[in-house]
Amino acid sequence: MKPDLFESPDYYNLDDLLTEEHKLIRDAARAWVKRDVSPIIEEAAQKAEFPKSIIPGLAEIGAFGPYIPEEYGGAGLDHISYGLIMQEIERGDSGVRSTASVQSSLVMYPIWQYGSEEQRQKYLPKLASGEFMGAFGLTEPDFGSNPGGMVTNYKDMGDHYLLNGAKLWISNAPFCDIAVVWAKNEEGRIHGLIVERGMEGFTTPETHNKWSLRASATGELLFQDVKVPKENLLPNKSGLGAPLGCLDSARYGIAWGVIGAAMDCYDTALRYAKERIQFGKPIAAFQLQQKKLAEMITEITKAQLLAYRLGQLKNEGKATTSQISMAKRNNVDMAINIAREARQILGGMGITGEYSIMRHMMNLESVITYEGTHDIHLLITGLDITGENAFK
Ligand code: TGC
Ligand code: FAD
Repeated sequence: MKPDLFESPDYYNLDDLLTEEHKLIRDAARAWVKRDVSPIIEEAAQKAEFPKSIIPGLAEIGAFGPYIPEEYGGAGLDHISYGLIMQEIERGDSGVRSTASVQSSLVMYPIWQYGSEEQRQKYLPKLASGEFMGAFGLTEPDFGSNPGGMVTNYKDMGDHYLLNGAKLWISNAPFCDIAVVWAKNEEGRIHGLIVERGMEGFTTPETHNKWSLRASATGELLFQDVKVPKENLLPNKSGLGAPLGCLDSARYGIAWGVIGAAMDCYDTALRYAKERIQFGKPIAAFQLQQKKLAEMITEITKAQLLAYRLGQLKNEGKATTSQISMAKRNNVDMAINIAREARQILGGMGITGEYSIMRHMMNLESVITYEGTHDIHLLITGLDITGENAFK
């Protein structure tokens, strides 16, 4: 792969809106990605391996629980810092950002928000340091967009719960130490349970042959009469709203993260267009290529503004689920379109692993599907503005 020459576009001087702390955090994450992710990520993706060697680095830049309070090992940062960290990581690779999103928003967040004090003390510091890696089990083979229909269930056996069922498409599953698993009790009410590797009847087979997110490990969570200690139930929230609350946080991170992937594609295409000579001049001099590049920077700038404003709302505790859906949907769509256009600017070189664009493009096919598909987020906005529920 070519050396990482990334220069971040900032067409509307958005840096002026950031605090010194934001910039320090962002720059540290950017430097780490250049040093420790860019040199290895293409090979990891080609081999379809999650590069476990980067886990300590992710912890060091604060990517595991950026907004979790310091007393639990988190970085105690605001939501704009969280977004900036996700942006920089996804600039490197969406699969690496996935690992951080799951750990922070889908494992640490529910333990912090819905867990007991004992659970917080037991798990959060180890998750923040990367000593423990987590997975989040919501999706099932027959229930993806409609998680409320899940059939994974547990029974109260007096001194423990007995868990049965299967979760599919689970990021980090093959190597996770713990999983936050959503299952129905005998009354059909959804609760979260912390399942630990080593519990009898709990297995995590890997899903192979993915053409997308190849540097992220995806798998199943299978439960066959797993005895889960009663103290592993998350006591403070139940119902579908509990996992959906975690998704709000992860979708917010994605709205920022994909800006990173888009910036990397734009920056690569711009540099290539200035250097590549055809018909005696740089292809950047042709109007058709300028149109592509000008539209890219326009869309990136709009997405940056959307994410920044959403970050302000999140910091004030005012961001709604539908505002988050709009940003996730818009920004992923923006990034995938930029990846496709940028790849064309590189001509044949665009399909090789010499450049990051094709990898970003394939990764974004997962990002536009997970955490709520493009269609589902449109229907969330539709419901919000019309009051009519298209899901029922
Ligand atoms: P609905 O009847 O609308 O809601 C059920 C209950 O939940 C409440 N609620 C929320 N609460 C908190 N936060 C939210 N965002 C909430 N949205 C809804 C709601 O008020 C209600 O509460 P109550 O008290 O009345 O019961 O539910 P529905 O069954 O109609 O479904 C709505 C729908 C389709 C929007 C929802 O299920 C959905 O978002 N589906 C998409 C599924 C999804 O996003 N799955 C993601 C799996 S995890 C993943 O992909 C990780 S990838 C990570 C990575 O690698 O980066
Ligand atoms: P379906 O729900 O079967 O959807 C198929 C198509 O139907 C989609 O186009 C969808 O938009 C459309 N559709 C569905 N319902 C409607 C409707 N009401 N109206 C209009 N169109 C509709 N899940 C986890 O729990 N944890 C994870 O860590 C995790 N990681 C993932 C990692 C990867 C790489 C991938 C690909 C997925 C991951 N997922 C995870 C699962 C992901 O959240 C689901 O794939 C996603 O929610 C969609 O579910 P589905 O694949 O079953 O598609």
